Amino acid sequence: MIQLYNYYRSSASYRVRIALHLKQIPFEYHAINLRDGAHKTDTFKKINTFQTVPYFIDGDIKLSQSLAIFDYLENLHPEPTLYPKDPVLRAKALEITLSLVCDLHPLNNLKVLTYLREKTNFNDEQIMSWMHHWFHQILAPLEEMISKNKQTRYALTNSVTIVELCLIPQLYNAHRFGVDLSKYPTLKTIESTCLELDSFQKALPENQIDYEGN
Ligand SMILES: N[C@@H](CCC(=O)N[C@@H](CS)C(=O)NCC(=O)O)C(=O)O
Repeated sequence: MIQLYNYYRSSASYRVRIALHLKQIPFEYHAINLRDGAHKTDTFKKINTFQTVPYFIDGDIKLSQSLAIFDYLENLHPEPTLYPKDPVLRAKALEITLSLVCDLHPLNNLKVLTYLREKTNFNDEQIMSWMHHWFHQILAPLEEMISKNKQTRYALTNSVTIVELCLIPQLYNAHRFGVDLSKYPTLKTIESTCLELDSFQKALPENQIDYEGN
């Protein structure tokens, strides 16, 4: 069985849980408590040298990046697909996904916030304001881009794609950190539509065995 090292409120872990539930692939949940630094131990370093979650093991294949995990799962279990079939929409899905995964997520990641707290003289309020700034830098253009052409149930099509797998966990972080989402009605509608689905419900932080509150 697939082994997934993850943490209930890690947004990258949350993405992978949604993909697994969507494709109805069973997995064993190994909780790594990031708040307590369980990922920084020698024991975990021996499992994943990057010391991050999610960490995915399926027999001999071991993966430390959520997008690589999606790719692997998609090839082995093509239905339901995580990607639009149309090549233009597929490229758009990747564009949006990469803006969330590469451009936004690193700027609200624990290690970056810890670095700011420990190595700069930013206080908590300044750190929050810094982080909110980066959320808006990405969410505002995404709202504009997606709302412009949206005639579909989800961001690009009538099925969930990698866009929603990455967007909903980033919106979870935005709520957690008190980002004002009132200017993003389209993104919020996509969020509530996704949260009606069983796969998203099963993947929610509060429905994980290691849930300890926000
Ligand atoms: N790009 C990676 C991100 C992995 C990542 O940074 N995970 C975070 C949790 S969401 C982590 O393990 N952080 C540990 C830390 O910040 O010290 C992916 O998409 O899987």
